[in-house]
Amino acid sequence: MTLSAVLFDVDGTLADTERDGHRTAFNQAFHELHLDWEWDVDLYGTLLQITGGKERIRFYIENYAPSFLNKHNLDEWIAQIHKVKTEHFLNLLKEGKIPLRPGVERLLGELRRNNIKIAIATTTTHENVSTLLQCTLGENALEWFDVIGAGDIVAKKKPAPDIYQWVLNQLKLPAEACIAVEDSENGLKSAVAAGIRTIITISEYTRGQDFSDATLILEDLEGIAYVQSSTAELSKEPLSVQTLARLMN
Ligand code: XBP
Ligand code: MG
Repeated sequence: MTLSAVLFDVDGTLADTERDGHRTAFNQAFHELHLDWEWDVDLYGTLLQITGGKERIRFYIENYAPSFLNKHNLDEWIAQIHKVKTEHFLNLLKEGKIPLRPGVERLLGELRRNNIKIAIATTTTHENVSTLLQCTLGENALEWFDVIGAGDIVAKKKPAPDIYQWVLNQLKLPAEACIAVEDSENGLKSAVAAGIRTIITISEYTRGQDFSDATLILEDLEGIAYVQSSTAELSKEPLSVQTLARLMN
């Protein structure tokens, strides 16, 4: 089948957003709200098993700060903390602190020139995605994307397949006509459960995770070091539209 669309994850895939982005913003929010919580780099790695910021805060309370479980209107309070966190994250993006990963802009350009649709399937909030894209690719960047599936638009976040299924529905494409690009085991599970072939670009926090269901594993989109491929003989150059087409066979 010919390749009709590439579906990109955002956090860890388009940009290294976690350690010095989301984590920093969570800590800034805790500080602003006078909570003595501090998510250090190691603890954040553990918390990343829970996708979604609000879900991650709840998991933290349940496991590390259970006295807050008695808080009145806990869900609303968590949503409030998350709102403050999002403001801090958006500021980091606007300050230019979070660049795209190597090869992302090049591949997006190639896909556009070859009339292959581009979509986003992410756990993070829509505002975070649109601001990241506009701050890194320019004011009109949202026009490059046919569908943006983000955040609470589906009930169950990754590793559930819901967000990928939602994006496929919007694109009106079968899973077999698409490729997903992800960086994490949770993301891979989500895309594969939706029936989509998936390329992994490993990120700092996801190195060592189980990527055995991936079609291709790369260090990043610019690197030629194919760590693993289920299809033989790939070209020894950065991931191109031609290589993507070969993965469809
Ligand atoms: C990304 C996430 C996100 C971010 C925080 O997972 O888990 O929750 O860490 O974003 P994936 P929000 O890359 O698999 O989509 O705080 O906006 O939820
Ligand atoms: Mg990710």
